Parts: sequence; C-alpha cells; structure tokens
Amino acid sequence: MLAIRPRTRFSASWAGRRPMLRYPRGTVTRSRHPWPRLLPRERVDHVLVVVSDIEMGAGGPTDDYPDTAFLELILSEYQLPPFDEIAVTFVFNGDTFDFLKTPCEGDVAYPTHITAALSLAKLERIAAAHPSFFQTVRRLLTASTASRSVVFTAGNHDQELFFEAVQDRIRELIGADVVFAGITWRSGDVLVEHGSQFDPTFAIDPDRPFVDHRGEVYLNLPWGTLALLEVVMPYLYLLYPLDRLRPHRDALAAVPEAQELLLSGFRRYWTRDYWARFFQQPDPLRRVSWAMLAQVGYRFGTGDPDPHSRGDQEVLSRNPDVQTICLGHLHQPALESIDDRRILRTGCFRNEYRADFVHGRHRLLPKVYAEIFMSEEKTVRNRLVEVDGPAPSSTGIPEDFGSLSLELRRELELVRASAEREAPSAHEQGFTEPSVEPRPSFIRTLWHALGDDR
Ligand SMILES: [Mn+2]
Repeated sequence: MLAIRPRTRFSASWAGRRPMLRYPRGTVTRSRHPWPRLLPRERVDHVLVVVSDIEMGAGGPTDDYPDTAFLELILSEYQLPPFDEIAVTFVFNGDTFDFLKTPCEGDVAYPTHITAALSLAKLERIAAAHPSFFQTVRRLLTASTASRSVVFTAGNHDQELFFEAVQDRIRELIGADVVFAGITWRSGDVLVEHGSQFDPTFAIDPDRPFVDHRGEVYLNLPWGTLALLEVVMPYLYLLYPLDRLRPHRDALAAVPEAQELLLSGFRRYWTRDYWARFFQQPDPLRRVSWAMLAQVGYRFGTGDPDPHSRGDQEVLSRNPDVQTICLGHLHQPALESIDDRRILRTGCFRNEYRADFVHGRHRLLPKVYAEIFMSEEKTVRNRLVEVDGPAPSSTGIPEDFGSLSLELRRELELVRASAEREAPSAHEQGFTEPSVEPRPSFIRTLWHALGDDR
C-alpha cells in the first residue's frame, strides 16, 4: 500500500545501494521494484521502461498532471537492485508534454500555425512548471554505473518535439543527451510509438512533418488537431474537468450543456468555417481527404469523443518484423497477444478518474506503464505495471456541476446570438436548429462544399 502526502518532493541518494526510496519528511517509503518471477536475472541484458501520456502542462488549473513527483519516484526505482546493474532505456512514449493544451501569450491563445519559436515559448512555460522532471531525467542518466538512456517519441500533444530547436532546449534543460526518435523507436524486435498514427483523426504524414508556407516553417498538424485547436481549446478553461473523467461519454452526458456546446461548435466548423477558410486562401494545413470526411461523419453520427486505434491484427500486420509493439494514446491499458506476438497498450500517467456522478466521489485511476525485458535484442518477457498514484491536493473537478452548466449555457447563448447575426451561408441554408441528432444532410452539405452535388 502506498500513501503519499501530496506535493512532497522526491529526493534520494540513488548512487548508493539503498534498498528503499524515501520521500523527504519520511511520509513515504516504497519497497524496491520486483523482478519478474522465474526470469533468470542473467538472461536479461536490457530493460525498456515505457511511460506514455503524462501530459504535463504549463501549470495552473488546466494542467492535467501538475505534480510529477510520483512519476519521478517510479522511475527512480530502476536505480535500485536488481535493475542497477542492467542497461535500462526509459522511453517517454508521446504526449509527455502537453503542448496542445498550453496556451500562447499573445493575441491568439491557441494558434494553428505552430513555428519553432512558438513551440519554444510553450516549452519554457512547461519547464517552469515542472523543473524537477528535467532534474530527475538527468539523474536517471548520470547516477548509475550501468548503461542508461532516455528516448522521447512524439505524440499528438507534443508534435512540437519534431523541431530541432525544441529538442536542443530539452537536452539543455536536462543537462544530458537524450534521443528524440520522431514517431517510432525501434530496439531489437521491439517497436514503440505513441499510437496516434493508428488513429485516423490524428495520424500525420510521416514524410512531411513540416509545411513551408509564406516563408515560415510550420508543424504539419493533422486535421483532428487543427479542429481541436479551433473548436475545443477556446472552451478548455471550462471543459478541462470533464476531460479528466472516464468514460468521456458519461461525463458529457452528465453535463449536457458541454455536449451541446461541442456539437454546435463542431457542426458550425464542419459545415461552414472549415470550408470558408479552405476556399479563402491557400493553406497547406487545410486539406480534404476521404478518411477525414468519413471520420467527421462518424463522429457526428455517434457523438464518440474518444481517441481511436486500428485493430491489433492491422497494427501487427503493418509491422511484420516486430515481436512486441508498445503503444499509448488511448488512455486505456490493454495487453493483447496474437500467437507469440504482443501489443502492450499503456494507460495514461496523468490523473484521470472513474466518474461517479451518484456520490460525487470520482475514483483516481491507477497508472499503467510497460516493462520489456530483453536479451540480445530479443524480447524475453514483457508486462504492464499498475501503480496507484497519490491523490492530488486538488482534482480540479467540482463537487457539483451546477455552476459549470450555468457558464456553459451562457457560452451557448453567445454562440447562438452570433450565429443569428450572421446570414447563413449558401450551403448551410438546408439546416434548421442545431441538434444533437445525426443528420443525413450533414454529409450532403460536405459534398456540396466540395463542389459535388450528388
Ligand atoms: Mn495521444
């Protein structure tokens, strides 16, 4: 049983062979991390520790993982026996940093055209809110006699890691060299990637991470990220508590105003604003594809708010020479085997809660990460590790959603008033009142906008 007083900071002497790690002030002790049963220690020459979806932000109420002390404690266990004499690679498998939800200081809080300079400014804010994370990574790399390395893959919340300037600054903040693997990291027969490439909403063109436009270099964002930035982020300051509750569908059902605001926002966006901007001026970020239309239609038809992944068979068949695939992104841990091949899906490390709207006692979900034990570049054992983090001093989730509903209703009225002021565009005249029901005319409208009046 682990009990940690919130907001304590981890510090321990890792260089020595101390059997226990202690939080200062003696509030926590945690026994060292167990070795897999019946796995001969001599058989293993490399251990991969894969953590995903930490989503540390710039501090403040919308930061989904404001205190990384527990993460640091978990990682530091690998400096103790028996791991201290084996090579360990720590993989931060995407969405480590929440650039997506970090607002910019400027006229536009959530710009869609993201330059290296803008990414660096966001990184400074994240680093200022989480200085101990960088110090911990430095200690992981330096305070051990065995080989240690740290890898970052990019997820859909931290595509900014593609910029070399961002990578250089992170190395500087850590004070040691780390690997930026891009989308995919391979080690022997193991493949590690965030998982957003298997999600049609957030998949990017791996051959074209940037676009050149009017003399600037921007991140080549997927259309799903563009839509989040343009439709959802302006309301993040209201919606962030609901995003921490699982299942998302229940959270949205409990606050129907949130559902309505999002649906009316997306409806307006996909029937009007996206196309207006698409036709107004050439912009390499605005594209149209069948996959995009199919996803948009599906999301409207079902109201499904969750991230997706292609099936395990397809994930494995796309990577025929791989034995073990480790993915995150879904915030839904799972371990799937097909014959002797395996997919490990890690959960998120940020704080999420199983919703309990009856008693208002939302339960903090455990954090689930992966360990892969290797011998001569081959997987010999893998497992998911589940740990209960400390309850944060504040969840950010209100006890009663009444005042949030009220604020959301005010926003809805503003949206409706501005819609009434504007004359409906040509291809929108077929619509009447906004509705949460799927409407077949939506797809017809898309065809019309695409110049195809079938
Ligand atoms: Mn993700």
